[in-house]
Amino acid sequence: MTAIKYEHIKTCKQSGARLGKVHTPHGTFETPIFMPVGTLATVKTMSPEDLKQMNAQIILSNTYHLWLRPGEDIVEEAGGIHRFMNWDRPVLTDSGGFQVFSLSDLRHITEEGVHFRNHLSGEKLFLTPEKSMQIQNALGPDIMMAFDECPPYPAEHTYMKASVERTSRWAERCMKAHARPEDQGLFGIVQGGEYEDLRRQSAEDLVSLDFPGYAIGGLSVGEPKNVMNEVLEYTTPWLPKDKPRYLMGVGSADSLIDGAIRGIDMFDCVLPTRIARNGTLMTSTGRLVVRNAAYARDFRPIDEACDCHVCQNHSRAYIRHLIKCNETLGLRLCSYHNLHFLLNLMEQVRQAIRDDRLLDFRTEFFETYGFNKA
Ligand code: PRF
Ligand code: ZN
Repeated sequence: MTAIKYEHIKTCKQSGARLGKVHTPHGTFETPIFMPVGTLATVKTMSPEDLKQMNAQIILSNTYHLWLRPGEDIVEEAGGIHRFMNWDRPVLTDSGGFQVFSLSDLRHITEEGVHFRNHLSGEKLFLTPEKSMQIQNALGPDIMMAFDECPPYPAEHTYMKASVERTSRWAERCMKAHARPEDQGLFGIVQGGEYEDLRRQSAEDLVSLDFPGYAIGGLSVGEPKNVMNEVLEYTTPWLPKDKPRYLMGVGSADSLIDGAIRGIDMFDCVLPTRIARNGTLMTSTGRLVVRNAAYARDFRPIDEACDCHVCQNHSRAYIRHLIKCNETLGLRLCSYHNLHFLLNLMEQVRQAIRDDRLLDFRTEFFETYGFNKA
């Protein structure tokens, strides 16, 4: 009676990374996977056909945004988010917790939930674990996320401890309020910042509730890269091997590889689409800022090593021109290439796991890509 099933295929002998499949009511996706972000039930500028052409297997959307516009009742009346946006592959929704913290002003956290102001109208709103579940049950994604608190970095140990304990109580309330466990899987979210004892406490609390999958939240919030890697290194071993693990809000190429090596199966991030819209491209040799004057007469493709339709058909000079003129095709072409780049990177990561050579792949990748780039 569980909507989400993880099938483990193999562990990379060289790195310990996991190769698997996640089965959902709307089909199966391969892991490790990158999930493009479609906050408002659209991956900005990309049609569902574009997403299928680049082999996107699952996309993410947001409870908070769809609650405000158009309202979850309208999405439900359309037959759920898959029908509403005409996407028949898996969908995951985030719970609204993180978005309330990152977008709204004047938030006030109580045991019951979070009071805040709508970032569009200024209207006072209140989101609770029960409300988040009711909205996500109406939206109808395959995977829903528990309502959590993602404290800012750095936070004091005393604050973080109280927050982790509240997030655990909220997780239990989410599980009780979840009305469709037979066709929607609810994932718990491990918090605890950079504190090993609190990460452990959070993981143990959530694992005892027996979710069909676990996320690691509260990372990529301003901490150094080595802190994130350390937290992943000690946290993933506390999670059950037969359930998927999802690292929330992480989407730089180097972090995807380093996360997979530490046992992460799923990733999402607005990074590839957000930087695309200001003309920054992810390539096999690092970031390329196509707005720069240096590309005005550069008639080569964005990435000579990329086989996406943008790189097969258009030049840096043309894409630079479109971006400089704010032409919407420029946004589309850059978004398509960046998503294709990350989806293709994850396909290469999966192949390297099959071949037991993910650490070698990492070394080769960084030889051309360079460190600390997009
Ligand atoms: N919690 C939730 N969503 C998130 C995060 C989190 O901690 C993050 C942190 N990087 C991104 N998205 N619910
Ligand atoms: Zn390309």
